[in-house]
Parts: sequence; C-alpha cells; structure tokens
Amino acid sequence: MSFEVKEKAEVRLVFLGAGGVGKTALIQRFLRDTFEPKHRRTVEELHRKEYEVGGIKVTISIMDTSGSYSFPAMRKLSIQNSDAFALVYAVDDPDSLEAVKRLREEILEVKEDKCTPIVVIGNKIDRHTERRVSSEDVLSTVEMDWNHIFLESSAKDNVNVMEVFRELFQHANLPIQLSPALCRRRETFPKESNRRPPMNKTNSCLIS
Ligand SMILES: Nc1nc2c(ncn2[C@@H]2O[C@H](COP(=O)(O)OP(=O)(O)OP(=O)(O)O)[C@@H](O)[C@H]2O)c(=O)[nH]1
Ligand SMILES: [Mg+2]
Repeated sequence: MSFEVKEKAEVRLVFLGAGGVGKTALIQRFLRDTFEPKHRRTVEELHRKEYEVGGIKVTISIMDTSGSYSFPAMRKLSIQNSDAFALVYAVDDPDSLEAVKRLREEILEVKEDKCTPIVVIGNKIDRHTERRVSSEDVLSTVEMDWNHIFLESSAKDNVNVMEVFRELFQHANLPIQLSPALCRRRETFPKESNRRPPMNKTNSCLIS
C-alpha cells in the first residue's frame, strides 16, 4: 500500500443500501441531472461510460444494486469487482442506517482490507421535518470510528450529489480532472454552499 496518488484510467463504483433510500436517484442525478419521484425498484443496473480526456481513456462503471430484493451472491460479486463504495441510507429511516452497518461489515469481509474506499451518504435531507437520524452521530461514527467519508445529500434538490462522486473518484484514485461529468458541471456545482462540515483529511486512505 502506498499513500501517493496513482493516476488510474478505470474506476468501478458500486452503490449499496436499503430499498428506497435513493441510490438510483443519486446516480440518475449525476448521470442525467434528472429526478424520478416514483420508486421503481432496481434489480441490478450497470452504467458504463468511456471517455477520452487529454489523450487518456477513462472508463467509469457505476453499479446500481437492489436494496428491495435480496441477492446475496450478486452483491458479493459487485463488492469483489469494485474500487470504491457508496453506502446510502435515508435520513428519515433509521433502519436504513442499520443496513449500512451490515453492508459495511460485508464489504470489509469480502475485500479483507480495512482501507477500502467507502463513502457513507445520508440522503433525502430535503425531508427536514421527517428527519430521524442526526448528522452528528453518524459523522462521528463514520469518520472517527470507521475512517470513511461521510456526506449528506438530496438527490431531489441536487444537494451534494457532485460531491459524492467527487469523493468516490478521488478515493478510487481517479484524478477528478478526468471525470467529464465533473468537468462539465464544475461551473454550476456549488463548491462552498451545502457542503458537509470540514473534515480531517488525514483519515483518507488511498490504495495502489
Ligand atoms: N424527498 C426525497 N426523495 C427521494 C430522494 N432520493 C430519492 N427519493 C425518492 O425515494 C424513492 C426511492 O428512490 P430510489 O432512488 O428508487 O431508491 P433506491 O435506493 O434505488 O431503491 P431500490 O432500487 O429499491 O433499492 C423514490 O420515490 C425517489 O423519488 C431525495 O433526495 N429526497
Ligand atoms: Mg434503485
């Protein structure tokens, strides 16, 4: 393992979390800048994009998994084949945070590596009055105890969605300047507003 950033032209991300927390909504907001109000349960969907940026071929694959149906074998395969993980819960659903804890255990078991890049995402922060999970509690567990990245987001209101992908790319060692979606939207992405509290970056861990 080394702590120097290694340029990598391929990155495989997987989104995991309970049913209905907004995995598909976050991915669709990132890829198409759209939001679907209706819950259409995902079975499994792989989004694959190839780009050429500055003469370098970049492949990004995003695996959207099912939280509504249980496919342990498929989930294990997705975990084995991924570079970085988005573990999503909904801030109005404490059970979905429990699911994140179980999924994290599964990732660590399959990857046999405590430095696996994981971003934990509390989605649906637009549901202010329905919130039942406090950010402070999760922040301390995720960043202090687990050494992962924590963000809160709203796919509906497009809050922190770009930031989620920025963190995933960065921790999967894909230089963010090679992400075309991020380049395209750099001007519109609110860099300072709606950000999570500043974080001690020394707890990040890059794998080569
Ligand atoms: N208010 C609010 N609703 C959201 C947000 N993100 C997703 N939703 C809604 O929550 C429901 C489920 O969203 P999905 O993205 O389909 O959830 P999922 O995690 O992919 O669910 P499965 O595919 O069944 O595992 C849909 O009705 C979405 O419109 C959000 O940020 N805010
Ligand atoms: Mg889905």
